[in-house]
Amino acid sequence: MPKFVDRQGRTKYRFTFGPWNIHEGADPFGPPVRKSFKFDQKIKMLKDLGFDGMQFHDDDAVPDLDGKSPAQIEKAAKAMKRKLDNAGIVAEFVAPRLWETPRGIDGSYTSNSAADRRYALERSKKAIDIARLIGTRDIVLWLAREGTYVREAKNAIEAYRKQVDAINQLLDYDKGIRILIEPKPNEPMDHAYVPTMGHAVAISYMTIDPSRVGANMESAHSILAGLDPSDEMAFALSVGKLWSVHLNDQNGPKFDQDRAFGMVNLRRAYNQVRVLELGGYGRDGNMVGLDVKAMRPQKKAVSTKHLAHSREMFLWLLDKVRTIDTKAESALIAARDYEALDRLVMRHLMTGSLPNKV
Ligand code: XLS
Ligand code: MG
Repeated sequence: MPKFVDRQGRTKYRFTFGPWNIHEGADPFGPPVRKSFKFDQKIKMLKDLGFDGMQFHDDDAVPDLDGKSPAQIEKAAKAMKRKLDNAGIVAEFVAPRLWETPRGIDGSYTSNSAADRRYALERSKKAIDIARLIGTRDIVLWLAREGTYVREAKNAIEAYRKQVDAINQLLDYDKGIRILIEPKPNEPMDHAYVPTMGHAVAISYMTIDPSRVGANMESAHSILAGLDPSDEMAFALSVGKLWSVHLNDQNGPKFDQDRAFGMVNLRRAYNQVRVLELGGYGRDGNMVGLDVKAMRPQKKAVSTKHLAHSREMFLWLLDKVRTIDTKAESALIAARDYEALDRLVMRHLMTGSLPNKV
């Protein structure tokens, strides 16, 4: 019996975000525009906003990680776990933040520097230790700087092998963890080595334990790759490898916008909720992450609305997914009348009332 279902047997979705989703509004062209919230305030806000879990970069959980001894790391991670327990919050995953240090300047697992590749592995192992101490077995790999600005700068064939090798070493380091690859086609790199779900799933099967390597699909990243997020999720779901999602929205293939979920393209968002529901996502404990950013002009006092709105949008769309006239849908599919099916979906999205409180 799956754990996260209600009395009617429907999935009880649980929601998460990361501390970086409440932020000061800096972008590559301008400085912060809002004062920071302290981490403890973010924990409190998470519950008030209706969320259940927090996502972490390794150094969100243990700040100044590189400067700490193993004993200091353990102490800080345990303190974080107590903080989460007291607030009734779970940790969804830990992601090694490999892209900010000078030691990741030319990539991490695929760097041309052997010393930097070693650093990336050691740092990832620390992220694993932290994950276990704060109560999660899931490690997200956003392979930020694995790629090039200039194709000739690296041997791409070797780069794939290096990534698989690094993942194998992490799987071997801790036999209880799962690795979730978060594909992204560009930004910060021009040419990224793991741009799509297809690449992530293929890499999973190249490792020593494919049953422990899956994926985290981010909507904006799929759109940047020219793909539809629901198609990317469907593929991962079809092989049982969708273990987290970063739902958000995006105005076309520009920079990574991390807009609030469903605010740009409602039908696209509807299909994301629909495919999760079709795939039984969340019933065994995988959570719905919202990797969204507040728009820069937003004032500090209202700089968490994007999170509340994203969750609300998910639940509104879930209501739409669950209330569409499936008999009418089936009849139109049987008649191959897809024009009318199109209209049925749009009419359903544009009419009817929405639950007031979600
Ligand atoms: C950046 C990614 C990042 C990861 C977490 O584009 O979305 O936020 O999700 O490291
Ligand atoms: Mg993300």
